[in-house]
Amino acid sequence: MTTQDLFDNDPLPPRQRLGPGSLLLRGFALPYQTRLLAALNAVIDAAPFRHMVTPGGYGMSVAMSNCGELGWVTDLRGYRYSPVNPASEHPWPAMPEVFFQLATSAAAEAGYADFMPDACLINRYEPGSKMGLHQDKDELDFTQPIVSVSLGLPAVFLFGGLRRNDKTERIPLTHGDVVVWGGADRLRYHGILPLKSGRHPLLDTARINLTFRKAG
Ligand code: MD3
Ligand code: FE
Repeated sequence: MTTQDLFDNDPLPPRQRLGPGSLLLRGFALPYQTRLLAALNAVIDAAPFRHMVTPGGYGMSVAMSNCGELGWVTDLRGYRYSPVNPASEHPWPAMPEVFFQLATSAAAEAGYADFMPDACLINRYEPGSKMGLHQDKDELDFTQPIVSVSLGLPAVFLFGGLRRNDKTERIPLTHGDVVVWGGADRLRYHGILPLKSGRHPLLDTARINLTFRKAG
């Protein structure tokens, strides 16, 4: 019996390479969850979730908010980062310390020691909510990674290639999972399959995903 055998038999390996620049850290957010959810509630009180409209005129099934210097927004004019919440015309709530600590320590685990996120997009999925295949291209510097944190109900993540029609891999993401996406994977197409209904002890009928970005 070697140490490697023990890892090989682990049903949910704590770290898994998803691509040359991407690392899945299973349960990495769990030690932060109490402080994370308290801070999340304060952010959402200040900047409530909203179903934004795409440039094509469709309401998104995912409800969104943001915190940090910049927030990702969409409306009939297009997608962009904005320092103000269009719903209130106020700046987005500051990024809570615990959000920043979680994102930067995960990025450091994956080799991005100088990651300084200035934006956190907060996505809320309810049963049936989905996110079609897309690339994240609204940030200025694609050498910077994106860190994602999954909370609440589980979801199936679709990980494609650099072209929309490349074949996709399905990756289950559950409460507490953190993924660092960077390097050659930064511009890969990705999405989320329609959320299945369920009940989570902390987030009830929802999945919440935080994505930390260096947008500006
Ligand atoms: C891979 N969110 O907000 S997070 C998004 O679960 C978004 O809410 C999904 O895609 C969600 O843009 C997926 C995982 C993720 C985020 C950004 C990526 C994977 C990525 C950027 C490049 C490659
Ligand atoms: Fe994305």
